[in-house]
Formats: sequence, C-alpha cells, structure tokens
Amino acid sequence: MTTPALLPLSGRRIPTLSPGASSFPHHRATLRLSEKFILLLILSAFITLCFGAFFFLPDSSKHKRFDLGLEDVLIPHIESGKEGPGQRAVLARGWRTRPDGDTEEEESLRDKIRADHERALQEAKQKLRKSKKALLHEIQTEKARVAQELKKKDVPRSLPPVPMPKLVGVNDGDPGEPDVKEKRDKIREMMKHAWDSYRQYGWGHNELKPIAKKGHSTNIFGNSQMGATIVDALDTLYIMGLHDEFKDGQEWIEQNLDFSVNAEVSVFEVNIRFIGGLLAAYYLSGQEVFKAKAVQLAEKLLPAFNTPTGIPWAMVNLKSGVGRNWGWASAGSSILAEFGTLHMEFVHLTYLTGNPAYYQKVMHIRKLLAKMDRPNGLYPNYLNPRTGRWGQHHTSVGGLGDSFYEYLLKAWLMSDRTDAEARKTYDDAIEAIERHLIRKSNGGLTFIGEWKNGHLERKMGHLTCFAGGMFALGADGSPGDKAGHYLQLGAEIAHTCHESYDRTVLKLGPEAFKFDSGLEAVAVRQNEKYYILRPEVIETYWYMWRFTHDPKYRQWGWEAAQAIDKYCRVGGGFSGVKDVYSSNPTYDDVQQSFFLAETLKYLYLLFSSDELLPLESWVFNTEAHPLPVLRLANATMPGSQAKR
Ligand code: DMJ
Repeated sequence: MTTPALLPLSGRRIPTLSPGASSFPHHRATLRLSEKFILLLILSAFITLCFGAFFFLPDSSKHKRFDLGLEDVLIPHIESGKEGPGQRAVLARGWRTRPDGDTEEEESLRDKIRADHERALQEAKQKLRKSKKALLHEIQTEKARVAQELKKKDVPRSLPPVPMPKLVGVNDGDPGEPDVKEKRDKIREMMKHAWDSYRQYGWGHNELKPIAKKGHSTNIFGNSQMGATIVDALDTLYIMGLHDEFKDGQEWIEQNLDFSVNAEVSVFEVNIRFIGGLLAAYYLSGQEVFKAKAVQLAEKLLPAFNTPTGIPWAMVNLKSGVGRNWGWASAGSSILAEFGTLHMEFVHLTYLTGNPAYYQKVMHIRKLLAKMDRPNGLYPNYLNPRTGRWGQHHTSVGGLGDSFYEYLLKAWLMSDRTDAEARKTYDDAIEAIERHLIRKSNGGLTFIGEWKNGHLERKMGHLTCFAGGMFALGADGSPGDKAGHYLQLGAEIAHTCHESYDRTVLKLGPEAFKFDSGLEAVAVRQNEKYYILRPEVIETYWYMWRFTHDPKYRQWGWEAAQAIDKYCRVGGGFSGVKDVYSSNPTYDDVQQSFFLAETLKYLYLLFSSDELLPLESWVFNTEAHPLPVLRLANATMPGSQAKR
C-alpha cells in the first residue's frame, strides 16, 4: 500500500515538469520539496489512522466467539423453555448482537479501552518524571511486597477446629520429698546449662559443638539450619517450667523456622524430632504456631511416599520432594525402624487437620507388612520400596529395628486401646523376638541379641535398652496371663543395661556390649566404647519406676545423672565421650539434640511425681515427645479406609 504512494518522490517524474523549470532550477527544486513535504504529511496522517483503527476498534472475532459460546450454553435452554441459572440476568444485560451489528456494550467496551489506554499513558508519563532514586525505591518496595505474598502462600490454610483432647497432668509434678526435689532441681540446672550454651554458641544451628563453641549438624538434617535443638527441647523446657527459655524458642520458630529449604533430610528423624516436638509443644502450650509449623513440615515429607509400593524413601529433599535411600542400606532398601516410626505423629496430623492423607499413608504401610511373609515370624530391618521385598535378613530390637516395635504398642495405647490390630501385631512380633533373640548369659544377665542370616549375634546395643521400658509399658494388655512375665522381662533388661553402665570406669554405658567368650555386658571394639548422651537406659529406668516404684530405679538414674554431669559437662554445654573405660576420656564435641529432648526429660520425670504426664493419658513418641491419648472410642479417623 505504501509503495505506490512513494513512487512520485523518485526522480523519474521530474523531467515532465513545465519548460520553465530548467531556467529556474532553484525554484523548481523548492516546489518539489514542498510537494514531497505535503505528500509526507498526508502519508503519516494515513498511517496514524490505520494504526488508530487497528488498536482502538474492538476485536469483532472475539465478540463473535463470546456470543457463540453464550448461545451454545443458553439457547438450548431458551428453546426448550428451560432457563439456565443466571440466564435472565445475562439476557437483561443485553449481551445479544443487535441487527445493526453494534451493541451498547461494544460501545462501552471501546470507551473502557480508550480510558484504560489514557490512564496507562498518564501513569507512564508520571513515572518518567520521577527521579531514578524514587523509581528504584518503588521497584524495591514492589519486590518486597511480591516476596511477602509468596511467603504467605507457604503458610498453611487455617486448620479446621478440632476438639482438643482432654489434657490431664500438665502440672508441676512436685515430688514432695525434699531430697528428690533437690535431685530434680539439679536436672533442671543441667538443662539450663545445655540450653544456655546452645543459645549462646549454636542458636539456630541444628546442634552444638560444646568445646569448639559453635553450631553443628549431621547428615540427617542435610545442609539445613533448622534449629533442631530448639524444636527438640521445647517440651522439656515447658515441663521443667523454664518459661522464658520456652518463649525464646517459640519466637525463633515463629520468625525463622522455614522448611522451604533445599536440603535432603531424614524422613524419620524429621518426623520424630520436629513433627513430634512441634506437636507436643502445641498440646502442652496450646500455641497454634506449633501446630501450623508441624503441618507445614508434614506436607513437605509426603512426597517421600511416592514409591512403587508406598513404603517411603529414607530421605527427601524438602524443596524438590525428590526422595532416595541411604547408600549403605542393603540393596537400596528402606529401614524398618524408619518407615515404621511414623504412625503416632501421622495419626495426630490427621486428627488435627482432618486431612486423611497422613493416616492413610501409615495404615498402608501396616497393611503391606501384614501381607508379607516373615522369616521365623521376625521382621527383617530392610525392605526394598521398589519391589516390596525384604533385603538382608537381619533383625534387631536395637538400631534399624527398635522403634518399629515401640510404635506398634504405642499406636494401640494412643488409640485408647482400641486399635486391636496394632496390639496383635505387637504381641506377635514380641513373641517371635523372645523366641529367637532373647537369651540369658552365663552370668545370668538377660540380653537381646541380633539375628543375622540365621544366627544369633550375642551383642546388645545401648539403643536396645529402651526395650526394658517397652516390655513394662506393654505388660498390661498382653495376651494370656503374661502381664507379670513382661514386667519381669522389663526389669531384667533394666538390670542388664545398668550392668553395662556399672562395669565401666565412667559409670556411663557403651554403645554396644557383648555376652560372649566370658564377656558379660562389656564393649570389646574400640568403636563401640563411646557414650553420646543417649537416653535409652534412663528411659527404661523411668518406665520401671512408674510401674514398680522400686527405689533402685531412682538410684540408678541418679548415678547416671551424676556421671553425665561429671564426665560430659564442659564449658560450652555437654559432650559425648569416646571411651567409657578410660579415666581420661576424650570428647566427641557434640551436644546431641536428643540429650535435651529425651535424656534430661526422662531424668526430670524420674524425680517428679506420677501426676506429671500420667501414662494413661499421654504416650511418649520415640524422641520422648508426649502426645495425648486420642479417646475416639466411637469415632473413626477421616479416611479410615487405608489407601495410597
Ligand atoms: C533418638 O533420636 C530416638 O530415641 C530414636 O528412636 C533412636 N535414638 C535416638 C537417641 O539415642
């Protein structure tokens, strides 16, 4: 269209001008210039018009589609005499094409477009008048606003209100007798030292290096800095009445605990320490923030269950949701004590949120295990989440197996003893364990060994010592007339584990001890002689104390507390020791978060009255976080049809 209009400007027509033109070359040239100028003006006016028409005229094709769409929806109803919902309003607004092809709405649409253009132009002009500094400031403010919005999206929707279970026994637990009170005060002082040191040197880090006086973390938390010690310690602080410290921890959680981190964490550890810790803090204090954070974190763990079998991966990346298993685990397996230690927390999550997903995930695991063959009735520690087959046939009530059995029993207790399936599974498993793994040493010590490919290894781990408490806790409700038997078994394990402490120089227990070749409850290998502030032996003392009130359990607990204070206490907190048989121990320089969550809590409870957190109303998760019994006798959990 433009090309023909430009042709006259070329030199080809100039020779055809009037004869006089040659005698007035300059004038002729002037005339030609004015001519060009006028043509140029006309041309630009024409182009402007075209552009104007292009931008300002409404897109009739869109209108056609819109009309068609509405008619498609409405006309069948009109013709059939049935008016669709809202149809009258649509017709009244006149969204039909008039015969002249123009509607009032089209006109008003055009006006609106014009007005919008005008406003945008004005805004742009105003912006350009501003200084560079003011513009930069505006951009920053806008960026901050968007970031804030995005953050808000991460906060879970407000959760449905649920009836709070009746909380019994959240009190001071004053033991009465002054000498017991004095011991309890000492434990509280130890907690203060551990907490204050972490507060000063490791705040916000997962754990503390009490000698180097700086933060510490292990691979179970990936490269995150999620304040594991704060979350793990909260309920202990609360129970001990350390309310300023509790508030301090709460504030940190409110302001800093963020799970949108690119970190690959252990699903099990994060569940028992973080979710368990947050839920317990929520129930004890009633502060909503803990519940909200627990749910936020739980949502981040759910992708770990996306495996062919629904058996979760051991680790999950909190940001990407990608899961995998530990490289050292038999043939890419998941670990029994890891995928089998989710039930308590996940049932509470469903209870608190009304979201059946958590309950369904753990019930699916239970159903799947129930269908599998078990060698000698025993559960191997390894299960491949891709194939659903057992890995190496290695069974343990210590590391890799322990809390799986614990959670079967506690699922039953937590359900107000209604989850009969859990109780039966526990009873069957314990029966097989007694038959194949529990023996008496030549010196008369009852121990729990490990089953490895058809033979019994006569070695017991510090971790296994928790089982004394478990047997005592499960005694009431055991099949037949075996309550006395299991209480006795608990007492025997407590005694054996006490021996493992008593036979060392430091009066602290080794990581593993043997019952072989004349050895009784002592460690042999150098790398089994360490004590890393673990709770299991003290945990068993506490359960045994609650069920028997035999004073020896308080006595043994006090011996352990004194040994910890004497040999593990350093300027910057408490440290593990590398050799409990050496009078001159070296430190491992780690203050484990479970020392505050479990070891000190069980000691404190040991020197408190039974009215503090009674076992009829509270069930402690495997990290010693108390969760209330859910008395749902006539109710069913949302989604109680287990599915993935
Ligand atoms: C804790 O994290 C838990 O008790 C877990 O079940 C096993 N071991 C550590 C403490 O030893």
